[in-house]
Amino acid sequence: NKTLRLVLGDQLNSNHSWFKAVDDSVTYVMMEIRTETDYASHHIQKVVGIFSAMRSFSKELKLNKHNIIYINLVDVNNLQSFENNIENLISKHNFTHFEYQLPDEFRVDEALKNLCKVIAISSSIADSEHFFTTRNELEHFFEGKKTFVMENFYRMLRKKHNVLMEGNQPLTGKWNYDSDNRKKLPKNHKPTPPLVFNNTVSEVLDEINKTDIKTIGNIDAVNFVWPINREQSLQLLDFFLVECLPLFGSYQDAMSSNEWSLYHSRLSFSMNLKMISPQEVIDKAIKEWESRPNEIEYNQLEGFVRQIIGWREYMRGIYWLKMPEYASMNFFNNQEKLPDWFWTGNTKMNCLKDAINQSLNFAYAHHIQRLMITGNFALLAGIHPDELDAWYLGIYIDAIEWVEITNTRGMSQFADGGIVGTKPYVSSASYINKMSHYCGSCFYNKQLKTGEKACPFNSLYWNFYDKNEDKLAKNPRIGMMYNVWKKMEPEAKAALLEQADYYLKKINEL
Ligand code: FAD
Ligand code: DLZ
Ligand code: SF4
Repeated sequence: NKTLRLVLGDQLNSNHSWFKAVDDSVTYVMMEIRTETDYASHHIQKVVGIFSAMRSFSKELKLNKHNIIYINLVDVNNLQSFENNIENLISKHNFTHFEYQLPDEFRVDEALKNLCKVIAISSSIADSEHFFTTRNELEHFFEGKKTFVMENFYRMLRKKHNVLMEGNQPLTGKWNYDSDNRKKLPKNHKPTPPLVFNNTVSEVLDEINKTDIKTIGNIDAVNFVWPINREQSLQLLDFFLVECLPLFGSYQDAMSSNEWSLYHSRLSFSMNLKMISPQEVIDKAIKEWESRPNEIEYNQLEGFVRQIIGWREYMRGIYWLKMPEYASMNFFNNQEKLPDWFWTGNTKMNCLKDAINQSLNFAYAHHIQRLMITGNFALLAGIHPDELDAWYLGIYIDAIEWVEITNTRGMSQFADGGIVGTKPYVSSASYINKMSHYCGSCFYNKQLKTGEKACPFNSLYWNFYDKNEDKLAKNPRIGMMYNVWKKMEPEAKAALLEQADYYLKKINEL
């Protein structure tokens, strides 16, 4: 009996039951392959980060005496796809059984299911032992319902897993603190600088550079900032708990120039690769809050727990419920190309320049930058959701399709017509100015709607509503906007639409 077990690049879970005991009849395989490096133009930090974490995980398995075959990107025997490498290994080493953990991506899931149909040996699938929910739990929870309200799913999971509960009631009696968690960063407030690692990743980078893999973004190969193993992931978690949790909720929607992560945890990469689990993140956050009652208010903690038990699990459930149709939804029938400056940061719009440049430099932007700066602009400009998915799937170090596409196509672009969100997240300059310090030093004027220096968000905002009236006017959460629009003087409306048209025509020069 010889078993081959596949470990994917985002399955680096050292607490998985697979690894509890050493079994000589079992061999693990991990592989760096072109099918995975080439399905998007990934940020160089994403590829380097994933490979470095995979290599470090395989070393740990080896140290713990597990049999492991690690196929490097540039190995001569690398056949560059999961299927080809696995078939090759089965015939070379006479394996009699093949096992893999449930993948989180639809494409990989299909590929491995198909592979199992063609190989001559038996196969089985294990759970990835990471999430609070199973793939289909959301589907069952919302069975027969027309809408999928995140808040309801979140409350059910809080009860089910007894997180911050007092019997059947939420601690404090209140479920939702969102309204306390929308503060702008005070002008002179200097957030604690983020903890960064000084990892040397030159070897991995050199190997990638030997190939013709297309990547985007910048990297410092001797000061690679991201955690590349469980130990560093736990350090980042501890740093977050001590330094950031006390203000996480308050400033979770705030934005500021040159502050690339504020009080955010930057744990998405570690969690998405499963180097740490959502359960341990939440358990530790709750312990921290309990041990510092005078320093950490409840709204800070609840805001954080909601992102992880709420949004993260909810998005995964939506993904498995709606794929593969989800990937081609385009509710507004948007068709435009992404402006060139999305790939360079070369725009006069200060908010976009900042969000894009930091994405190119760190492979990271925090949620409100993704949603209300880049996503907001793209939706107002009518960009095709395929273009956006390709961009978001490539540029962020935490971008794995299950959580990227539901956030991009769903939450940000409303291309799913309202499965994930109840209304499109769009705004004019006033929201951006309310939540950030970007507008003060911008080439454009946040108050102007028309004219040479008018902030593009202002006219594009009304143009968006005008253009999509047939799809949005009946939405009870938006009706108000149409009342305002209808009451505007015809000349003012025409001027706004003309300004929007002018900006859209020269979108690459904004
Ligand atoms: P924190 O603000 O510290 O939040 C803590 C954790 O909560 C995160 O690590 C994450 O695991 C979870 N979380 C927070 N918001 C969400 C959310 N909306 N959906 C799912 N989980 C959430 N997240 C990804 O992990 N991968 C992606 O590819 C991704 N693409 C996105 C694309 C767009 C257009 C938008 C609007 C959001 C996207 N998000 C994505 C969600 C969110 O922006 C990131 O999870 C978050 O910015 C990661 O940074 P952090 O770890 O510092 O988060
Ligand atoms: C994103 C990514 C990249 C760039 N490279 C690899 C790889 O070489 N090998 C691997 O096993 N996984 C990689 N991944 C992650 C996968 O593409 C895929 O997104 C997840 O395994 C799906 O859950
Ligand atoms: Fe962005 Fe407009 Fe503000 Fe400039 S004025 S930073 S473009 S919202």
